[in-house]
Amino acid sequence: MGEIAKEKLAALLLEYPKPSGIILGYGTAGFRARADTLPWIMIRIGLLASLRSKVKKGEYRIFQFLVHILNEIFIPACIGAMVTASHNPEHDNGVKLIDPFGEMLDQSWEIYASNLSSLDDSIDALWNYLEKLMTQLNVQLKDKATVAIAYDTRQSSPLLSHIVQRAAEIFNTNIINYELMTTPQLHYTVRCYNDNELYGRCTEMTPGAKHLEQLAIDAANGIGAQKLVVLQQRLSDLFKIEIFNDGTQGRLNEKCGADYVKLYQKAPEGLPLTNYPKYCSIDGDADRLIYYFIDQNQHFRMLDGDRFSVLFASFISKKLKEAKLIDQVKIGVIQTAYANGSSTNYVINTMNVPVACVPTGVKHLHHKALDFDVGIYFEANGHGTVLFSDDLKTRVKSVMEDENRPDDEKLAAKQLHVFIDIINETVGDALADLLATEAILCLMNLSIEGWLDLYHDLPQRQLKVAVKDRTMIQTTDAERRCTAPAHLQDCIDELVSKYPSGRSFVRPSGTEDIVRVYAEATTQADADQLADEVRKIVQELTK
Ligand code: G16
Repeated sequence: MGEIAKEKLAALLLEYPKPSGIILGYGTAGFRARADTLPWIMIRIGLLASLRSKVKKGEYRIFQFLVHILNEIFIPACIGAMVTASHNPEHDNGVKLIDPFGEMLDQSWEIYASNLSSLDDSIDALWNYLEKLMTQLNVQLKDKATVAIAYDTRQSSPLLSHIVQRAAEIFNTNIINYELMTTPQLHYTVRCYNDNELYGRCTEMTPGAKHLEQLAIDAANGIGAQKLVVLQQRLSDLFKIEIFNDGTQGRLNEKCGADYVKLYQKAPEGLPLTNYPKYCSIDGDADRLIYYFIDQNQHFRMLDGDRFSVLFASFISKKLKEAKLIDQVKIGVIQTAYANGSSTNYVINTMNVPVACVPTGVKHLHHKALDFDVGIYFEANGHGTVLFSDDLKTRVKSVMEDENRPDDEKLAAKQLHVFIDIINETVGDALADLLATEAILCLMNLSIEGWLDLYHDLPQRQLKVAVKDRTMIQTTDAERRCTAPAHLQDCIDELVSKYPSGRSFVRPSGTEDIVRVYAEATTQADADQLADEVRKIVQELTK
C-alpha cells in the first residue's frame, strides 16, 4: 500500500510542482496567496487533513454510540478543508482546515502545515517526513480518514479543491465534497457530522409575531448570495430582504463586501442607498457582517463587529437576568487591538463586563471565549460569534421547561435557547449573526439608530501599507506593541502622544502581503493624520 501511495503522490507532485523560492506559512486563516501559486500547497493540505482525521478517530462518535463501541472506535472524525480567500480579491485563494468540533485547526498542528509547506517536491524527503509524522502521531496509512471539502465561488476554487481531494485520497480518505458553501457552513457541517447531527438542526427564528424591518444586503458577489436566496424564500413571511452584489455582475469583493465597507467607511458599489431603513454587507465567504444606514442628516453611519459584541452582550445579560440565571454566569467579551476604544470602555465601564484582548485571528478569540460561560467574541471587521458553556445551556433549558417558574422567566429562557440555536458556535457566521441581530433588535424594540447611540465611536483609520518584507514587523502584547524593527515602537509612542486619546499600532497581515496600520483619535482629521504619520515611519524603517 505504501509503495502505491508513494507513487501516486510522486505523480501528483509532478503534476503540480512547487514554484522555486516560494515561502508560505499557515497564517491568520490558513494558507493564502495568489491562486495560480497555490496548487502545490493543496497537495500538502490534503495529506495533512487526512492525518488529522486519522488521529482524531473515534473520539467524538464514541460517546454517543456506546453500544457500537468496538465498531465506532475505528471511525475517523471528519476534518474540514475549506478552499477560500474570504475577503481577498478574486485572484487570490487559500485553504484552511477545520477541526472536529467545527473550530479552527488546533494551533499545535500549524507547525506540521508549515513544515510540509517548507519541503520541496523531492518525493523521498516528503515521504520521509510523512512517515516520521505518522509514527509520532501513532497513525498508519491504512487507517481510515474522512475529509469534508467545500469551496467559495472563485474561478480557481474547483481545481484547488480537487487537488486537496486527490491528495487526501492517496492516504485512504473518504471524501465528502460539499462543493459550494460559505465558510461557516462548512464549520457547522463538520461539527454536525461528528456529532451524528445531534448538534445541529434547522433553526426557526421566533422572535415574536412582529414583522422585521426590511434589509438590503450586499453579498460581496460571493457564495453568500446563493445562500441568502434560500434564506429569503424561507423567511419571506417574516422578513423582507433584498440581495445586491449577488455575483451576476460585479467581481468578488471588488469595491463591495464587509471588508471594503469597514476599511473605507463607506457604502459598497452596487447597492443603492435609497430608502431602506438599514443595510448590511457580508464578505466573500460570508463569515463577516457589517451594518450601516443613512441618518437623518444624510450621513453614512456604520455598525461594525464591536457593535455586535455590545448588542449581543446586552441582550444575553438582560435575558439571563429575566430568567434569574445571571448570578451564576461568567460573561466575557473578547476583542482584538482593532476594537474601538469607546467600545472597550463601554463594555467594561457601562456594562460591567470584562474584556480580554487577544491577537488578530478568530482562532485566538474563539480559544479565549471558551474561558467563559458566555464568551462573546467579535473582531471589529465583523467576524465573530458567541460561545455558551454546556452547563449554562443545560440550566437555560431547565428553566425553560420548569413548570413551576413564572411565565416571564420561562419566556426569557426560551428566547435565550432560540438565540443559542440561531447562532453558529463553531465560528463567526454572517448569516447566523444577521438573523440573531434582527431578532434581538426586534425583541429589544431597538432601532438601528438606538443601537448606534449606545456609545460613540472614536474616529479611526486603517491603512494597508505595502513593504518589502512584512515579516520585519514583529509584535507583542496582543499586537498592540512592536518589538521590531528597532525604534519603530518609540516613534509610534512619540507620534501618539501628540494626539488627545490617540492610539495606534501596526502589524503584518496574516492574509495579505501588506502591513496594517490602525489609528484612532478624538477627531477624524487627527485619526487620519496619525495613521498617515505612522505609515510613513513604517515605510521608512522597513526600506
Ligand atoms: C481572516 C481571519 C480574521 C482576520 C482577518 C484579517 O478573515 O479569519 O480573523 O481578522 O483574516 O487578518 P489579517 O489582518 O491577519 O490579514 P477572513 O474573513 O479573511 O477569513
